[in-house]
Amino acid sequence: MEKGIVIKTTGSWHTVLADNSITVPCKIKGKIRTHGIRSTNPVAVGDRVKFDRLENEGTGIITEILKRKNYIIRKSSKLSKESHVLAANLDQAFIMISLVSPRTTLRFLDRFLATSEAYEIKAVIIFNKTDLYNEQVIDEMKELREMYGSIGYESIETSAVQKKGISKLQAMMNNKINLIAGNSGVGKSTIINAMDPSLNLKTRAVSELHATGKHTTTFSEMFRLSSGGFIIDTPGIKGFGIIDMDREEISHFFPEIFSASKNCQYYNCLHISEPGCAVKTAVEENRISLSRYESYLSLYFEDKGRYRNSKY
Ligand SMILES: Nc1nc2c(ncn2[C@@H]2O[C@H](COP(=O)(O)OP(=O)(O)O)[C@@H](O)[C@H]2O)c(=O)[nH]1
Ligand SMILES: [Mg+2]
Ligand SMILES: [Zn+2]
Repeated sequence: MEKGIVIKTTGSWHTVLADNSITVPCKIKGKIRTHGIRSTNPVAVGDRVKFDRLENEGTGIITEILKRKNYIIRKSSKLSKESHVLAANLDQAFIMISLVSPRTTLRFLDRFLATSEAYEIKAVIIFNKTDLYNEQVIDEMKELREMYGSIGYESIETSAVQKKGISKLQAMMNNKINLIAGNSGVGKSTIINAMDPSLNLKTRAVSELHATGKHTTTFSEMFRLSSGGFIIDTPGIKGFGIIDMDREEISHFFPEIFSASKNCQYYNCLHISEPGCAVKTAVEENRISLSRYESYLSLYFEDKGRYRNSKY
């Protein structure tokens, strides 16, 4: 028996990086403990597993999946109860955004941050393509970094083109399993290549994105960085952008809103139009950013339409 970590899954084959640093293609033993999770895939990247090696074939059989620290899922379909586990045992999640070409909306960023909160995974914001920012955009970035910093979110500035922030990012990712997410074209693959050129990931010009159709990857893959640590480049934000939250619960995933809500008049205040709402007061007094509050509202009202329509 050996131990290892799953770094790639494609159908019934799973690539396991053994503790002795050798990769072994493995299949799964018929019956395996999945710790009660109903998912279409029993094994995901990031899973720590026990496996037996089949000496003659250079392959192996996974016999056990060790208990997961956490995992992120995507519902297989809207109605289905089954989910697809995208990745397991994440230490932190990086959301890469850019303020230009293409500009990431704050709604998108906040949705990701709220999802990280729901999963209880530490989130870090990467401002990429800073080489393209003019003075005005740089000022905006500073304000955003300050605002998100005051909520508790760490952020970092990078430019894959100027190789800015690369060593800092490497240091942050060292010894950890890191997820990187963000809109297509924001520069995820380019920055991974900058951190470790031997990975040689495919990158695409922003202008090509529409022509070629968005995501070709359906399986998550995890890469080992030569500087240390692992990185999972997710196919778009799908799966990390949406989690099944109860609408009453959404405000819990906006830390500053949650914290202000303790002073709302009603314990079950939803911060929409209730009297004595401390959150709305904080927004009016600029102690909570209007943009964050609007992101909260947008998730709240979207949720109303998307889930549990029968109730409302
Ligand atoms: N100017 C500039 N362009 C970048 C930077 N990072 C990536 N790009 C470009 O943005 C495009 C999309 O990059 P890619 O890594 O494929 O984005 P992904 O879809 O997030 O993986 C490519 O044309 C890259 O050359 C950067 O820091 N500055
Ligand atoms: Mg990419
Ligand atoms: Zn309130």
